[in-house]
Amino acid sequence: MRLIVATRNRDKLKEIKTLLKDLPLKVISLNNFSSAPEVRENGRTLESNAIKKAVQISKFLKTLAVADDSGLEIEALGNKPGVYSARFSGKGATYKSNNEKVLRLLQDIPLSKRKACFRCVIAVADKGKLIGAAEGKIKGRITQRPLGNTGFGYDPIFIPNGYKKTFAQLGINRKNKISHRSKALVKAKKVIEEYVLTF
Ligand code: ITT
Repeated sequence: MRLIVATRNRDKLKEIKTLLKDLPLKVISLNNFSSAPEVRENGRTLESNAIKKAVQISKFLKTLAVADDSGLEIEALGNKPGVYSARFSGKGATYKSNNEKVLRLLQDIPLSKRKACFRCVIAVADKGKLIGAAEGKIKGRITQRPLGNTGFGYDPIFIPNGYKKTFAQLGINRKNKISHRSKALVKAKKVIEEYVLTF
């Protein structure tokens, strides 16, 4: 049985593939299916977007699929960028321009008030039918400047609680042990394993 990872983000894909490697399924990237539709992420929650992506892609490819919608909530910004994390700095946004915008908006905010939370929702669907969804989160704070060069997205400006280094400084192995994505995938894997057992 094959499992499609319904993301076009290569950085997320890499983490998801690593975290799913013990599943007895052939994990395949959406990048192998150029004809697959572009799913419009117009939901107001991470959950609704993840479900939409998993359901539409699994229906189109007539197979089992997982989708990830994730984002960074910053308390001092009223929990923004949240569901809008990918395009926070507008059309043509890059990881760098998004990080710069966050740091600019927080420039007068002291370290004690730079609380943030990374959230990830993983949805699982088969041939257009939703099987389940799971959420993972990790709390932390935003740095005053980007630090480290591993990972992606907001990793250089996020320090998880209990650590002194950003995700980008900790490195991918340590990030994968504690991240929002790994917590969501631990739960999602149980959903997949139970579902696969019914065959
Ligand atoms: P798909 O919809 O194709 O999966 P995307 O990049 O558009 O890819 P999202 O809408 O879920 O994905 O946007 C999430 C954004 O949040 C992502 O582009 C990063 O900027 C950021 N992000 C998510 N998880 C992250 C992580 O583990 N570390 C750093 N930044 C992350």
